[in-house]
Amino acid sequence: MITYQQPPMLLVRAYLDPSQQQALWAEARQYPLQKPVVEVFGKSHPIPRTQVWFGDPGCDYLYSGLMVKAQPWPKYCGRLRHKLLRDFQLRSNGVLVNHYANGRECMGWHSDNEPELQPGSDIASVTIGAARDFDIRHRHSGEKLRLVLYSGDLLLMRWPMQQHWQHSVPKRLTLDQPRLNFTFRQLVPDFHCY
Ligand SMILES: O=C(O)CCC(=O)C(=O)O
Repeated sequence: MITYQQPPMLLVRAYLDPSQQQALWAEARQYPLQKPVVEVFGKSHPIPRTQVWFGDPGCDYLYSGLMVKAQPWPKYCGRLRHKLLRDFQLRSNGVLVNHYANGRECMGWHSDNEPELQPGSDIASVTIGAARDFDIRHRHSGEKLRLVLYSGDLLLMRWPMQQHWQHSVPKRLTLDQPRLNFTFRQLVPDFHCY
């Protein structure tokens, strides 16, 4: 007998209406997006996308060996944070925004399981722009599933999904449209203060 496990997640299609998506997209033109250079297996690489971290004071984030200072919340991004709290009781004190200029930009396999993330907390992922595949695989069994995330979709990744599953956004070489993804996270405040 083959049994399949399901990751603890909830997919909400069209969570944001077109005007909410447009407001975020327009705001994002002013985001201080950067392409940090990270070290992977001892070699330095620029990440294949751009990103920025917004968060409350004391919520800095250590990402692939890089300390990222929390930037203040922009207006519409902050509104989305409160909407997630109201609609899903999703508490967050930081959001990682990833911008994929086209289908050549991507994200490799990983889990969002950094030590500063509050144990037991959920992660909310909101997408606007181009539709992209979102692949999920079990850390031990290797079992895989694929979702397509469309503009306005919300994917709630419930605890303990990150403990057992990895995810990635694979390349799509023929795609020329940009995409933004917001992952709202709850960090232990002042984790990196010493
Ligand atoms: O762009 C996405 O949908 C995924 C983003 C992601 O994996 C992350 O922020 O850790």
